[in-house]
Amino acid sequence: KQIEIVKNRSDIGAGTRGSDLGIDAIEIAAINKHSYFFKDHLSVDVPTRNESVYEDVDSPFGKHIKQVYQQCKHLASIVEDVLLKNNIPLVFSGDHSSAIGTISGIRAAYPDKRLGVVWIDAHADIHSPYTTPSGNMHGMPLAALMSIDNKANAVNKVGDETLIYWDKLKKIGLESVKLAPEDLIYFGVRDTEEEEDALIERLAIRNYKVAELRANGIEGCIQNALRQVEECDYIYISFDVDSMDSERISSGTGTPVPQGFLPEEVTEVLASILASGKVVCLEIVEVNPLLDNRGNKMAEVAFDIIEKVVPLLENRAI
Ligand code: DIR
Ligand code: MN
Ligand code: MN
Ligand code: MN
Repeated sequence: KQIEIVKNRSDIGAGTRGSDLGIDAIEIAAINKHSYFFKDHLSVDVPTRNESVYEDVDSPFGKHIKQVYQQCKHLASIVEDVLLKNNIPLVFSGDHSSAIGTISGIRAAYPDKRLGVVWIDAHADIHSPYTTPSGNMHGMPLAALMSIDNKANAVNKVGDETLIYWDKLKKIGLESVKLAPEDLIYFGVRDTEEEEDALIERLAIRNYKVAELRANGIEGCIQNALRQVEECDYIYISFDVDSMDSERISSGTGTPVPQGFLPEEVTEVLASILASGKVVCLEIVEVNPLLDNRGNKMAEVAFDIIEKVVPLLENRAI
């Protein structure tokens, strides 16, 4: 099995443009460190047509939903191909709406397997068009994947065209639901809306908070987390860099949040989960160099983490 880098340069799911540039910012960080990381691995680009945002559907509660759908469909088929070649996708994406594509691609490659998802993020990303406060699609991937609309807490009057594409998003790769709430684990979620909190409580989704990790130790938390997904055949990890502390690390991300993880903590979380041998795909998202107050810091930190943990991704045992 070989690592195959998937570059998915799309930023239209975030409120501020520029996360598509994050992928190249990470590569620049690597080159500046004299690392051959990007040169030494197989690599594939997901075709992007960001100019199509000029011919958008009118969708205030799912901005650019048609383009996000098209992008995720492309990404899903590429991730599926990489897995069916028996390679390991290391996905670099722009905004986090991408995870709809990545997870759909994994599920399409292994339709009969059960997938656990580790979501490292300041945000819960579990809104639907019915509850989104911003209309930004990067706040919605988990609801699409679990096919949860939270209509009971609806605050938005959603248009028909939005719902057509919302339904298409849920069905990329496989018609069926992609993920069960009990197979999802959050790390570092600390910036949510009320409607999300209600959903997380109702579905009993586990969130390992920054303070809990520090109080109880990373090792114990990861042991518990791995026990939760014991019945899952495979694990996918989504690493949103805004899970890290925006004040102590960098503001170079679309929706920075203070009081998050330190890079060493994220590295340890990733390394311990990867050590399970069950991880089939790792994705890193939301580096936005246009918003960085410290040069290219967020990309540099992201690359340092990736460089440390990727050798463990190569250990995929199953
Ligand atoms: C907020 C922010 N919950 C929203 N979400 C972000 O607009 O949906 N997700 N930034 O990554
Ligand atoms: Mn996110
Ligand atoms: Mn986030
Ligand atoms: Mn975000």
